[in-house]
Amino acid sequence: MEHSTIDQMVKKWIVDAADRPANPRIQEITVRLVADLCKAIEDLDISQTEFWKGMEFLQEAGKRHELGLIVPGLGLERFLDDRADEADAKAGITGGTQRCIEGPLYVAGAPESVGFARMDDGTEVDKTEPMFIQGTVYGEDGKPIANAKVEAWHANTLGSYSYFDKTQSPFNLRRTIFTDSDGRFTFQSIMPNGYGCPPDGSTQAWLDQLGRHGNRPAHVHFFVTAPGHRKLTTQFNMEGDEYLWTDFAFANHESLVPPIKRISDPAEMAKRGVNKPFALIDFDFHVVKEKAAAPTGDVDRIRAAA
Ligand code: MBD
Ligand code: FE
Repeated sequence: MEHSTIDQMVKKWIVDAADRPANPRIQEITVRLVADLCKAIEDLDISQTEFWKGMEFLQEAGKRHELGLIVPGLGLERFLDDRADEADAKAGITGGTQRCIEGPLYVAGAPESVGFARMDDGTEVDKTEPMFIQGTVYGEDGKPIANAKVEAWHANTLGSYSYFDKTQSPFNLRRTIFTDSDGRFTFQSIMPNGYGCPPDGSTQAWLDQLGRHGNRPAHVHFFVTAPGHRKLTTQFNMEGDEYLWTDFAFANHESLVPPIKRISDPAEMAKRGVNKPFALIDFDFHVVKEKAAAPTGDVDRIRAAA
């Protein structure tokens, strides 16, 4: 079938069939997506069996709550970021910390504190090294921002996230710090391991068909919110991780791989209250003002809350 015939048919089904006011934006997007799907079926000669297997796959993936995993796995979440970066460049926005995908594993409601927070519940201190993440939140004028909200979340030594992994204590490895009067924050935690897609899940099944692994490098996620500024969603990856540049979620950027210092000076260990060598990561955030010409940092999507 000709593409022009498909376009005529889809217009008939979606637009001409409306017998009451439609939401024009939803209508426009639906026309485009249905027509593009029909064209793919035509051009690739997708069989009826292949079509229904695809529908059944998506149905099952939804039941397993894995659509939020498939989206980054196919590069779509990275694509949304790259478009936002492009819009920022066009609007002349420079100097902010590189944005990076949120992923599907944030949980609202983590414990809050000022200046310092310990993120881990102490159950894995023997399995990995202590980790400190410290830095300053800066505004566009280069000045530190006091009382900025820095939310952090990361996986445990098995690459699992509390709340989704019910064996972990509530809000383990999830904390919110409000920066002190100097704009500073310090998270004490444990070095995480990388995440891997559930091996028996929908996402990994799809990745298997694509000849791909479903692993992420070890990483830490952040939301940074400051009054009058655009919310920053970002994360950094751990240097040296075997998956650093082959992240299945494509959440890697040169500027988001901070150096990790290994500190074994007993005096420094004592000062930090730890009894073994620790990892120290200095990472500052630079937030920019909200601008009408640039995409907002406030992305509305369903998030877990506990
Ligand atoms: C993660 O931990 C993550 O950050 C993303 C983007 C996808 C799956 C698991
Ligand atoms: Fe993650």
